[in-house]
Amino acid sequence: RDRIPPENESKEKEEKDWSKKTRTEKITEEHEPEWVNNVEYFINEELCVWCRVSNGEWHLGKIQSTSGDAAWVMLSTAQVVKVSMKEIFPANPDISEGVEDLIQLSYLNEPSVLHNLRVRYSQDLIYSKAGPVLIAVNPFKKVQIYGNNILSAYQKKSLDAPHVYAVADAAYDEIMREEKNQSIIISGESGAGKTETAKYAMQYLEALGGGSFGVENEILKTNCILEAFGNAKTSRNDNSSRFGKLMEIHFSAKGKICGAKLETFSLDQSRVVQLSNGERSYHIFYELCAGASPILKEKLKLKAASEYNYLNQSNCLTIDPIDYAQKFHKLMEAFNIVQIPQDYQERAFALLAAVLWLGNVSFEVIDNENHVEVVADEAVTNVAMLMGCNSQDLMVVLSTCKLQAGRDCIAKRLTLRQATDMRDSLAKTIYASLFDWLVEQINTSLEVGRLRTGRSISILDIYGFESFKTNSFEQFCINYANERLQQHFNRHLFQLEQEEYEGDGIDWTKLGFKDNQECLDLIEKKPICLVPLLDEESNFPKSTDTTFANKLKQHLKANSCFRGERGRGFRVSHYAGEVLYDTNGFLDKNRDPVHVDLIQLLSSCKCQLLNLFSTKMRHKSLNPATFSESMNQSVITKFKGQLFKLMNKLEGTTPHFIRCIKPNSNQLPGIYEENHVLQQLRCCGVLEVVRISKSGYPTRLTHQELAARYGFLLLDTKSSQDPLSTSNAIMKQFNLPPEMYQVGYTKTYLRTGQIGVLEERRRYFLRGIRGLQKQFRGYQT
Ligand code: AD9
Ligand code: MG
Repeated sequence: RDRIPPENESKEKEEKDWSKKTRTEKITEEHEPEWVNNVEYFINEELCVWCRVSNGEWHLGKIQSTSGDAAWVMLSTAQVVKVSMKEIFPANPDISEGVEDLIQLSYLNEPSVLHNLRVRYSQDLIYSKAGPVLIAVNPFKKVQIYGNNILSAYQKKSLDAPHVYAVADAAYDEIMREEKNQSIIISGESGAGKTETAKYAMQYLEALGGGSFGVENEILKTNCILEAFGNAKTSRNDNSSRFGKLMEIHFSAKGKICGAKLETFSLDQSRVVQLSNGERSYHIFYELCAGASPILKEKLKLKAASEYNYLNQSNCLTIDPIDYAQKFHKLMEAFNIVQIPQDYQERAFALLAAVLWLGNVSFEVIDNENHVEVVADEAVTNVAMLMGCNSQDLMVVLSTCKLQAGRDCIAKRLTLRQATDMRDSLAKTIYASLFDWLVEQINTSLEVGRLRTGRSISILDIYGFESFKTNSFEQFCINYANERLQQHFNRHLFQLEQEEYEGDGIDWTKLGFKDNQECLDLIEKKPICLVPLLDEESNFPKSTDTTFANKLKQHLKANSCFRGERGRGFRVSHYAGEVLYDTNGFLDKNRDPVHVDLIQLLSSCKCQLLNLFSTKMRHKSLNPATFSESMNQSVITKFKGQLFKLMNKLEGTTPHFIRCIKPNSNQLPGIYEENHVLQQLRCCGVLEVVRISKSGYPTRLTHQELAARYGFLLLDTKSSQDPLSTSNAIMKQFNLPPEMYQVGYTKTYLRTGQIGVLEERRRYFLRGIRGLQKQFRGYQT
């Protein structure tokens, strides 16, 4: 009779029992227990609740009566609405309105968190804490919370309100105290404010660590170059970073900046040649066209931006109210600061002009098989002049390809599509190589002192999660990177924290959190997962986007994060939501070969930069012996390798997380769209973090640390034979309530605010001792 029911039997029983549960029991499963037991109290005391009305919005109201699972709530407009109890949550008392740290909220439900952030946002308090995480809500306007005065207030610790300065300050303090590398990991969707936040963090560190090596002034200036060449207007952000960036700032033993290192990730190259309507190419093109001096314009044969096909295809040439000519002059200043010689600056501008003119190169179909010839017009002449090559050679490379037939090499004419691809590939290659070269120049200039580990702060600003109507290979890479970063976040804030509690033997009930391992397995867990399947199909000559989609459906259907769609589509359930990908172009973009003929052309050019690029390309992707593409790594494999390296680096640091939130999708100040914000809070696990921090022990001290600070005040020295009992004795003598701390094998864990109580009591005991000492001295004299 006492047998244990099999698992499915007990599940069935559980489901049946659900109907028998009391209302309170049912609500407990959806709500925080302290509220469920308080419903009657809320009614009697006429306390406020949040209820979701029919249009999905949250309103404040007071429960009038309940019946079964429903309640009648009077809203502030005096209207009474019937709402399911599941849609009702307790509101926090007025005293907690707009608290700095969400941990301070008595009720931690979604409407309360949303409300708290909104109250703060409406007062321009854009920063809040969620336990250890900083939340930054983009103000989309200038707010008076930056600059020297505020900065020095944080430096002197006379201000401690949540701020990106406070995060940078904490990271700096830790490297100086513990000599452990730190990282500031900034995430959030496109336009949420990551890049701006990163700049403020750099500004703070520059101010703190300036003064010795001179390099500190350069770090912020590099942003000007990077944004000109790596940022563009997209539908979501007028200044969207189309690359990821890690800036590693190194400090000397005295806390002065002694150098920095910049690493960038996967610049979106396709933007150079192809734009969606209303979006733009990289800012630098428009800045160059608007800001170049008449002499430079003449040298580069430059015209207005509207004359270039690569720029005018999207009907969007300007962004108000930005003065791009002025930006161009700032850029030249920045070039000088990072010591790019004048002649190389001009070479770089010439290559930009070459890219623009390449977009104007056109083809003429010469037979009924769609084969083409290059039209010999000013576009092709200008490209050849700017690249420093023979225009005939250029025309041959753009319209033919060499084929090996036995010992002979024959030229085959390209079709219109192939020739256009070749032209675009040349433009993308030149631009991407130029970007990489600039990063190298910046690094040479920033590496002043010897960069040592142990005292660095890395600031990561990487593209946020993306989900559009149609999502392609680029979105896949971006979302894959975000998936990895989310795991890093989870590991640090949930897993490692809870593992530490368990490992140290303290009494702790494990809390669940949204793990994203299954999605990562889908993408990268060998042998059968997305990345190798993509590579396999990319290597297969007869494959198409449809055969690739079918292959995914065939092999991945067992993973719950994958869903095949009809045709070429597939869906992935990312931690931040489900994304529908279209495999169209996946294989080509993954192969992305730079044609051997193009590399040869670059090496034959008079331009030294192009020679340099071609040498690099040969070293990087080609087997020099055979000149074949056999050693060419696919784009996704390279990306994965970079991502692993990044994660490895981050694992060796103490992370500080900043979650940027975009309050509305129109980039407007003062508008706080609840659902948009909620979606982002849910995605990045902010609510779970608060829950854990609230029920956990944010402060921890080793027994040795605790003894060093408080042990000498122990009255009963017998009880302090070993470190653990010393800690117990301290807690007892300092009279901390047992629910406010736990003593583990190696550390003592304190709840929020308890370290302050300990410090206060320490002062009290010290005052007592000093008083006694005075009396004693009095006796002696
Ligand atoms: V993307 O993933 O690169 O597309 P980000 O980097 O998250 O994106 P960005 O920092 O570029 O967003 O911010 C977008 C815009 O919001 C900026 O151009 C500013 O106009 C605005 N912004 C962001 N943060 C602040 C701020 N702290 N103060 C004022 C801000 N404006
Ligand atoms: Mg950005």
